[in-house]
Amino acid sequence: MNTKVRQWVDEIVTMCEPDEIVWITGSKEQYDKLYEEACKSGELIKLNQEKHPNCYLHRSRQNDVARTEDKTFICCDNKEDAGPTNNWCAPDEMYSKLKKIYKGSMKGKKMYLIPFAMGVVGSKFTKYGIEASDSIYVVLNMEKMARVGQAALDKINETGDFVKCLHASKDVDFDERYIAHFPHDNTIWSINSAYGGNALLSKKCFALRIASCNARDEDWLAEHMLILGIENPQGEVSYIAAAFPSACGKTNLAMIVPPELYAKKGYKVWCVGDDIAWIRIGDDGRLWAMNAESGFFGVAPGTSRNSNPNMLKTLESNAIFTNVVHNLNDNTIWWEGLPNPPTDALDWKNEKWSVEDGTKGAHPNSRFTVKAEQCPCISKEFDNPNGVPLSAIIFGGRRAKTFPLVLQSKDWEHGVFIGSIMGSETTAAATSAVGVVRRDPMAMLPFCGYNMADYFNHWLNVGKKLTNPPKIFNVNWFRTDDDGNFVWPGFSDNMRVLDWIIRRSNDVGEAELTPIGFVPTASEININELNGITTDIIKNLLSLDNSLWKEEVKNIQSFYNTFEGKIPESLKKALLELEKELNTKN
Ligand code: GTP
Ligand code: SPV
Ligand code: MN
Repeated sequence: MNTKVRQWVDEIVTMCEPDEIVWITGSKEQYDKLYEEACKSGELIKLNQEKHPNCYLHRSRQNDVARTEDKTFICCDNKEDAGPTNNWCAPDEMYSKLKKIYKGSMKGKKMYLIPFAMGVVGSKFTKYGIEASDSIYVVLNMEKMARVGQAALDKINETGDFVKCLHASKDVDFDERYIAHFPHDNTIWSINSAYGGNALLSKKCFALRIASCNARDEDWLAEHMLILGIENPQGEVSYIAAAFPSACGKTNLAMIVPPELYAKKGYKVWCVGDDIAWIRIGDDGRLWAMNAESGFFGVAPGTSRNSNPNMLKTLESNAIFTNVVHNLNDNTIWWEGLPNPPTDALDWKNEKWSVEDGTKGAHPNSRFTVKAEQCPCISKEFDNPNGVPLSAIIFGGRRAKTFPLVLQSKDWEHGVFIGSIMGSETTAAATSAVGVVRRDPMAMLPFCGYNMADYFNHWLNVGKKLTNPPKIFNVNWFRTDDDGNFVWPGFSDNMRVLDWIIRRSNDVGEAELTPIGFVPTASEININELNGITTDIIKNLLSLDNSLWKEEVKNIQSFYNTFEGKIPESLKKALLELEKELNTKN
């Protein structure tokens, strides 16, 4: 064992005092035993094995169902380096506070040591980590989400270079919960949560918060983005990466099924990733993106044969479901959005439940975990150690009124501006008020491990090194009518918007220049075979409300102001220009 690995394990074992340590090797026998143990203890429920082979149900504590952003900290030496959008604590202070909470926390428990790779083992873009955890549920989820096991450990032992991830569920005490990141030490300490991004440390903690700091220092981008490939009838594939905030449609778009209109012409969509993209500058002056993960930790409610048939197929076997409804009729699962609610069921709280109760049976942030390789439309480039070249980057959020269905930025710099002014209505993916608009630049607000003004600057610098940059777009599937209903049908019909995006990436397709960038002329959005959507509705979806945008500019201005002068000049200038143009229009 590499001395750096041994030293770290010695340290955390001395602190946490587990009864036993168990290295996760990646062998089937070991996982089988862990599933058995988890079923015995009640941590997992084995589902109907005929209907759902190798599938399990888990319920988390009711105080532990989503990321807790107010308990998430960036611990770097200077507060200014964390920026106004992160909670900050001095590293020494956080270490000494947490050491007391970790002390003896694994007495009577096992410590599982999970070596993992983010990316294909052996790729020069891959990074490695070891997560120590007291939770079998975490081990079994990590097995799907990252490339876990001996091959990763062998690489770690070669260099001693790995992200040190320590997780203890402890008592799942909300008040003593901390998700702390120490970018200078490549270290993550998480305690008192056992759910999602708080506990699966490869995901948001490593692949975004720590990796964004690595990316700044090493000249690449770590982003909250899906990656997909669109194959045209000639067999050429164009790749797109898209950043939407949590629970705003990445997983759905990543495995979209093109409408019949496109399918019969020969269009196909291939999924490369649904949540986290690591993006490098290629020798060819393009951006190359790889999925850092190996699985999907997706939102269950709303996932159905209509909205996401590929995901339903992916979930037929080898999946873990968390906080969904347990259908006692046949020991299966159910959530809002699926047909035929069960008549005899327990809800996510483990209480008797019926659809007639009028409450939600599945928690709005209930999730499934499954390996990406099971997805019927997984890209053949999924395991390509070099990733895929990007033709377009898309930003987007949930906005009832302001943002149009789609727009294109004028150039890279303006695209960074568009990313920086993103806002979105909050969702159940984090424990705070749902449905309020907050600024969420590049969908990275909760995930950027350093000052976001420096992050914008980093994006601008990356652009300067590209001779063939992807075009940058913004989409909004979530415009509503006066009754609050979504106007755009979304899901598979989003292909009609991707169609324009791909054409614009190849410098074809018509658009009109507006104060916020290029918006398609209405006839550019193909509405053939689309019931209920007329050219007038498209015109409306593409329209800008001048007075709402003036309000938006004020809101962005005050967001920019929180950075105390650090926002790059070119972005400030773009905001002033936007304001000026809105004023001349009225
Ligand atoms: P995270 O895993 O939290 O990062 O979420 P995500 O961005 O992958 O979101 P996901 O695809 O799981 O979608 C979240 C919610 O948005 C689900 O309830 C979907 O049904 C809904 N949704 C996704 N795409 C669309 C769309 O095109 N239109 C509408 N109206 N809703 C959508
Ligand atoms: C998100 O919230 O963006 C997620 C789920 O993808 S979690 O793993 O909890 O971060
Ligand atoms: Mn996400």
